[in-house]
Amino acid sequence: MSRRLESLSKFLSLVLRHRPEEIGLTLDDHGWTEIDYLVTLANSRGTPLTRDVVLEIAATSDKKRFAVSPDENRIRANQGHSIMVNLGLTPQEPPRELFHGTAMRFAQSIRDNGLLPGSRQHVHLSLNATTATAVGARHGKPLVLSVRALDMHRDGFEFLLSDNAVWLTPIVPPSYLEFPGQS
Ligand code: HQG
Repeated sequence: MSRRLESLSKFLSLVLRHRPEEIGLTLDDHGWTEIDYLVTLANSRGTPLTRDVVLEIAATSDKKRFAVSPDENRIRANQGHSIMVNLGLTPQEPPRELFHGTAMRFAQSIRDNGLLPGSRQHVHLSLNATTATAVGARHGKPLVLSVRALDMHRDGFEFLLSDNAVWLTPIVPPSYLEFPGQS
């Protein structure tokens, strides 16, 4: 993806996950908005965007961050929201183990408090350690934690699987976490 598209993709993440009001946009309860409406508002606030560019970003996003409706009229972010949206995902049984990528500097706080969603709606978990390493590296020296997801699920914690294969859960208490080097 070109630099220009990457920067516009970040803009889409901002308005579809965190701050739609920045351009006067509204999302429905499930996080969807009309592409033409988004394009008009973005242009009126100084971000040059076209319908074709929006569709191109959605189609080529490395993490499939955005979903487009079958009629190509609407778009939403697949996960990562800080604003309250109901993604309408059905709770699912997770695999035995999932991974969370974080930074070394958060280790002690996570040992003490578990994984908390912070400003987002969910804690984000990856299917494999490689993806988790990349997620953690966004914050500093990466640290990959293993999460006993199936045990959590058996103990009543809800797991959702986003349309772009990110596992979402409200919190992870410290007792379900394994740090590297821990047997
Ligand atoms: C950390 C990206 C201290 C947590 C990724 C993380 C993901 C704690 C940071 C998605 C903590 C929050 C989400 C505690 C958690 N004490 N730190 N008790 N509990 N943390 O960005 O998971 O590229 O909100 O470990 O791929 O890094 O944007 O969450 O380091 O799927 O599409 O607090 O964003 O996707 O950071 O990333 P974030 P995340 P996109």
